[in-house]
Amino acid sequence: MAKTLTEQAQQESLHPKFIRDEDERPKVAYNDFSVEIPVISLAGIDEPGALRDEVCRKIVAACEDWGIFQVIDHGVDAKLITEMICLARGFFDLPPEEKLRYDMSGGKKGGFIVSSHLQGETVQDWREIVTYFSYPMRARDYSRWPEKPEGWRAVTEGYSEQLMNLACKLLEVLSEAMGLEKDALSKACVDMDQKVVVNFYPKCPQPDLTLGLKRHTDPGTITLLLQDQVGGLQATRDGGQTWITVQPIEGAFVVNLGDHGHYLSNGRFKNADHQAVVNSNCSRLSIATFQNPSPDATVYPLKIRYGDKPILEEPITYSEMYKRKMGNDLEHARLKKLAKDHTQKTQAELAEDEVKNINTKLLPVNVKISKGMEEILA
Ligand SMILES: O=C(O)CCC(=O)C(=O)O
Ligand SMILES: [Fe+2]
Repeated sequence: MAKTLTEQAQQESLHPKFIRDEDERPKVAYNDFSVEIPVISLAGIDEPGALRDEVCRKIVAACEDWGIFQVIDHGVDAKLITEMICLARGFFDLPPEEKLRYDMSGGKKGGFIVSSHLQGETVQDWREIVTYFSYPMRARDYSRWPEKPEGWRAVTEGYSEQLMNLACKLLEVLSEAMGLEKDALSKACVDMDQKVVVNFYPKCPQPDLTLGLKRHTDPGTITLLLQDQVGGLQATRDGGQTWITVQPIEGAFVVNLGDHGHYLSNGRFKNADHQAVVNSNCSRLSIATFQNPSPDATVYPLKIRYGDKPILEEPITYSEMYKRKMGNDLEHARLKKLAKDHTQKTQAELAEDEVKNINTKLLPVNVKISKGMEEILA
């Protein structure tokens, strides 16, 4: 039995555990690129004036519309970006034993995992990841940061710092647009967390039957994604009926808001619904930097526009929000499976109805999530 997915990429057919139901399979090719997602130059964002106002207007419009956009001229050092991609690729090229030295399937915080080693998911994603927790600084556990390839630690530290700055800058723009102090969204995160997840999607024998990463919204405040030139990131804004593939742009970051950002803005800013598809030609790499609130930060709208209702019934902590989200996702998968398994039409319909209900609200369900999963399914 192959220990990593990279080893399974050579096989001719897909193991059944990766095969998705038809309604979840890719609808658009990994390289059928769309230009619908705005590409915004951040040049001028640091100087007050008409140019800055224009940049901010574009960012706000993109957050109200899709909740996802790309940024260029963002000020993150180009050399650092190249090194980061190069080292990340280097990590996945290491022999399985070397990667598995950092195996986090036992619930360790940070390291390497093959998605198919996760418990609790009914169908597995076609991806491997290496992840590290970079902020707050006091939570850094360097024993979980890979020692190879050489230079990993210095480069990833520099990358984390520059991405934290970029994320805070974007949150300032959104705070101002909400009519709040510049630091309102960052402050609502209390002691902002940062987690970097490097996704590696090996080439796949039957990409039409599976997903690299299933459809989801990110739970946190804002995510910055660096992707290589292969393509595979897709977004939907009609609940998964139609999808677009985001055009890769060298050196750009794809920015998307997560559930926390969505709740704080009382739904004004969208939490982009997205997924990653894979292909049979080549492997793909993406590096997601998640900016999240502290676990005990309060989740509740910071501003409710006149005439609007709050989208949350009451303030909850971020860890509670996350638990409910995970519980809902698992419950959703369970009910879907139930609907599929039932041969009696009426029963299947009942369960499908329940699926629809669950999709529309955040239920306080109590489903046990295995430790390893909790750390990864961000
Ligand atoms: O690899 C991608 O394009 C998407 C990654 C992603 O959505 C995530 O890591 O949450
Ligand atoms: Fe994501």
